[in-house]
Amino acid sequence: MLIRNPRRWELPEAAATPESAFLNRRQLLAGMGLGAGLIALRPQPAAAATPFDGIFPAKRNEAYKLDRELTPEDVNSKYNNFYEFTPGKQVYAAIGDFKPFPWTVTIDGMVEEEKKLDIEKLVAAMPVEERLYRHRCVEAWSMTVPWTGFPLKALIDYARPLSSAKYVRFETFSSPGMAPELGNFLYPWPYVEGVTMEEGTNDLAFMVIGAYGKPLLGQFGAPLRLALPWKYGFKSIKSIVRITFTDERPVNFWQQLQSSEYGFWANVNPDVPHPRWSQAEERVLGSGAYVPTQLYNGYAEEVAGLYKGLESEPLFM
Ligand SMILES: Nc1nc2c(c(=O)[nH]1)N[C@H]1C(S)=C(S)[C@@H](COP(=O)(O)O)O[C@H]1N2
Ligand SMILES: [Mo]
Repeated sequence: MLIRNPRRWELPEAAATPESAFLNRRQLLAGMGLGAGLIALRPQPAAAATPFDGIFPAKRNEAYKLDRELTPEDVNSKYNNFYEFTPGKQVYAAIGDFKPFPWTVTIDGMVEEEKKLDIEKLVAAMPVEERLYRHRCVEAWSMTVPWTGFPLKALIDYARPLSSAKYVRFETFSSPGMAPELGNFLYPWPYVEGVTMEEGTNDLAFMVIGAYGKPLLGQFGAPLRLALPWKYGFKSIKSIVRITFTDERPVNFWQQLQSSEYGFWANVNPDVPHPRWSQAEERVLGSGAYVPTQLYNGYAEEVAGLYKGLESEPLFM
């Protein structure tokens, strides 16, 4: 039997196809008596119900396009950074029985009214959509992901910050016992990140609740994480419990650990090396190919304007 290899440019969409579509195809094959072996060998576990059911799959916003294929889900979900669980990449093996629901998000600081709300209540008030984004880790590997979520701007509008607020500060959970490394005192928990109000209200800043057409897996930062595709990956903080509006520039987790290597802005720039390695190229997860890194990770058109007048700041570390 002749099995045609899918061409490179035919792959991207498939990886983002909602599972239901695959399932239907499988059921069809089974009905034709062709896919029975596949089904017997690889039973699909029924997805556990989450408070986000009914939201997925969300409609894709076609304005966010990629110039390369999507990273397959099985590659992406087995190569992650999530130091609360492990300093290694096999977060999926360390995630244990981490439970992203129930989940409460606190919105506080310089806001008209502080709020503490269940994640599903927050998400119900947000315009949820799917976007295809690039992701460039400061360690010089990259991936592409179909994220489901809503613009950070929508959350900022909902939070009603005071005009005196200059930054949005994000915090990951840090209750001891929720993840094994939180008991490791070498790290300055909680993981903290921040953006300026201007960055946070840029169209690209995206709050993520899902990937590959379903709620986030634990290793991706369930149930709520950030995606800032023009910045190094460490800015995209996972499993957010607190969002604070402030006039003080947040000092992020990696800055606290090593301020000579990691800063507040962390915009991607191939011409500014990390003190210990070049940022000129990146290893594409899945294919293993090395490709040139682009200024602002390819999003210069959307974000370069945010940094006019800030040239004296360390924008690229
Ligand atoms: N809370 C928390 N958020 C985090 C991290 C982390 O260790 N803890 N790692 C960051 C880094 S370095 C990267 S590259 C991305 C990785 O996201 P991914 O695992 O979904 O690829 O998450 C970022 N967000
Ligand atoms: Mo990273």
